[in-house]
Amino acid sequence: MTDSKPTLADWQAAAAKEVKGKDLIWATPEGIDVKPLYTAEDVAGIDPGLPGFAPFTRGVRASMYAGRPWTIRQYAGFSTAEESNAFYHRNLKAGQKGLSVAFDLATHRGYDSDHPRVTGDVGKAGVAIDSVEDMKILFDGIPLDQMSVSMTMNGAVIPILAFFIVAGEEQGVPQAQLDGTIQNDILKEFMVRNTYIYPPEPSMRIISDIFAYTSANMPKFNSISISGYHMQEAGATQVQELAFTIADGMEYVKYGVASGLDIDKFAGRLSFFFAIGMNFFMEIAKLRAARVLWHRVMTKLGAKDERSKMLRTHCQTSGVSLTEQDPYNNVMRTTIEAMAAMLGGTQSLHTNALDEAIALPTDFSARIARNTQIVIQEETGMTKVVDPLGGSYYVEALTQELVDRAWEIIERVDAEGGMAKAVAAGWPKAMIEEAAAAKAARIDRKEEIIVGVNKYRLADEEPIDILEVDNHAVREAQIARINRVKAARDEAAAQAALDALRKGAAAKENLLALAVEAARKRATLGEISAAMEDVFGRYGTSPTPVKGVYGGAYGDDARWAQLMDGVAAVGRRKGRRPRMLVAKMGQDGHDRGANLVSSAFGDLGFEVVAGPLFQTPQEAADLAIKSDVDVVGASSLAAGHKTLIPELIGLLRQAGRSDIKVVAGGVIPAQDYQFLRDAGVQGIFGPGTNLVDAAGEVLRLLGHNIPPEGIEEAAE
Ligand code: MLC
Ligand code: 5AD
Repeated sequence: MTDSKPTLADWQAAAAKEVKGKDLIWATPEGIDVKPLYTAEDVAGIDPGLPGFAPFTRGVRASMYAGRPWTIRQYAGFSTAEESNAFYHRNLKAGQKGLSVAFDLATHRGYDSDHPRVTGDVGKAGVAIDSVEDMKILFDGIPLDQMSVSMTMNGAVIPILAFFIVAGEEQGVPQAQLDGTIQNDILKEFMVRNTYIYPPEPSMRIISDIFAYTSANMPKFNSISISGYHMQEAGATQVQELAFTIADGMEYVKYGVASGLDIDKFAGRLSFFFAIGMNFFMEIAKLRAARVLWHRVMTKLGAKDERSKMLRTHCQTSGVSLTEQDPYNNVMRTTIEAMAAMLGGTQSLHTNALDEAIALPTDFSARIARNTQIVIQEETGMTKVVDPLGGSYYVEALTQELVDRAWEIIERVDAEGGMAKAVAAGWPKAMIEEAAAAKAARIDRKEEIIVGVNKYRLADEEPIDILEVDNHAVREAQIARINRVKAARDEAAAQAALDALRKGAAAKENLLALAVEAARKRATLGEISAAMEDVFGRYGTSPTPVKGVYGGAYGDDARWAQLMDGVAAVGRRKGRRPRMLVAKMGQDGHDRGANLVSSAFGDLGFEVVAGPLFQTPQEAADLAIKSDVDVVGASSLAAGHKTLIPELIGLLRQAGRSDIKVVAGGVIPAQDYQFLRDAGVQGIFGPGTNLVDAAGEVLRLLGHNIPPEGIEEAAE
């Protein structure tokens, strides 16, 4: 016997013997076959280079966290500017390093708090900002030349950025010293996030105007945060998230150049934003691949300055990976995701709070989320070595695989004329929705395990303390302030500035410059948005749920067949198929849940009316009656449910159609169930609901009983 080194063939034989021939290849949702072992053979020809040097695979800085750790930047905002400001001060004192503002949905969609369409939305999912006076309160005591501030704003980006600039000015900080980031990424809004206001073409012009303005006047400010985050949240695979985000970035650069800007004058201030989910190594590889791809794309587009080719990014741990059930598991999930973000080399990070699946964070849950990052930074020594996974066979091979797969999609987008065209054609959105339906089916079929949801479920859940915003009180306070601002301003000057903006919108002048002037004159967010809407119009789309993906995953599953029979039986009794309106009310554009319900119920044989986004309760009631539906499923993910759903039920009753049943689904905390039941809601489907079980319950409401299926419980 010789003692020569074992070969790969020897390892294969040994492993096969151990697992008795079981297939060890893991086919991931992105179609990558992950092997159980990676060796030097898998990285032959791959050279990740050195951190701080092109193509930045190993990080954008030479010293990375050894020199300066990433920014702990927690996204937050709720209720009034006063309350959010106080929350920011508490967080900064406790170790947070950068700010990140979450605005409410009324603000996102360009409505003042007194607008009749937003009664359920004011102050709920973020802070309400109506004028520069609110913005000044939001940053009271926070020096805007020292604190970097991210603002997640896309639709109403012009008034919000204008308010920020003027708030700085009135704090004594010239705009050249403002440090921060504006999200300003409209393409992904049309694809997945839905807080657009204007049609695509003027929306793209707004972005070029912001590039032009900030590159001339605000050299420290990141003019965009090109976001894949929401794509993953909507169900995209990591390859899709990567490819469409880089392709979006390419499109913005092309628009900037086409509007006359020199690429190296603005590209250095483009930034990115990715989600970090539970596939640990895939996420690490994704961030490394993103940097390689951006370097490649920017070189192709003619950038000369290395800073223009350097992908700097913020990351947020994944909201959808967290559960309402057994919520303390979310602390572990978020820790794992935070580690992936840092090992991937992020510049800035938000870690989600444990109550994420049902509410905005409390001081308690925010503390744990923040401390997750502080513990990694200050107790573990993980920041001392740059890109510690560099050279890992698996990570390097996976990085290369992601680069190659994303590049294929990027080339398809490019060949079809760029991302704006692709978004208009709708195929990226359809691709993401198909991936979402496939994922939902995997989870509902227990092929993908979610601890505490489809396995090890607790028999009894203890409710946790959650934050509740009294939306009526916030709305009253905001309306009072709007009235004070309007009463105190020089009305003629405000109207003149709004007129100039309206004319400038038609005449292609810089919209941000004109809005800054209007903000100084105390024009409100709603007025500034409306002035542009007069010229551009307001945009709307109708959902087109995917067909056959969810149902297809069930094949000839017995329970699925039982439900289809049930739907058919109800149909025979009624003389037509059971009909359901999936309603989205208020300014909540989170449509993943609604689309999944439409797809799954449609595949089961229901006739689904997929209602448009942003309906008022009156519009939803009218549509339900006109379509003569049997049931309305109201999907709410932005906390408007206690206002909007009871209003809908009242309107159906008034119209003499109390026979139409109303069920509610989405982000609805258990604390609100009784309130909704008292209001007449007949079924409630919170986060983690199995869609097949939900369909069974709706059938029961329609008079057809199918017993629910059990879930394996955790041993006590
Ligand atoms: C960094 N610096 C270093 C260094 N590391 N200098 C020397 N040695 C090192 N090792 C320098 C940088 O060059 C920079 O200066 C400065 O320090 C700050 O570092 P940074 O790395 O740029 O960090 P930061 O300021 O935090 O900026 C990160 C960013 C930015 C570029 C990604 O765009 C950002 O903060 N984005 C956050 C986006 C966000 O929070 N979004 C929330 C979305 S929530 P200089 O001079 O080079 O700049 C959402 C949810 C929803 O969307 O849907 O509602
Ligand atoms: N405060 C804190 N986090 C928020 N998120 C959304 N709104 C807020 C807010 N006001 C987070 C959640 C969600 C993601 C889009 O952003 O994690 O999943």
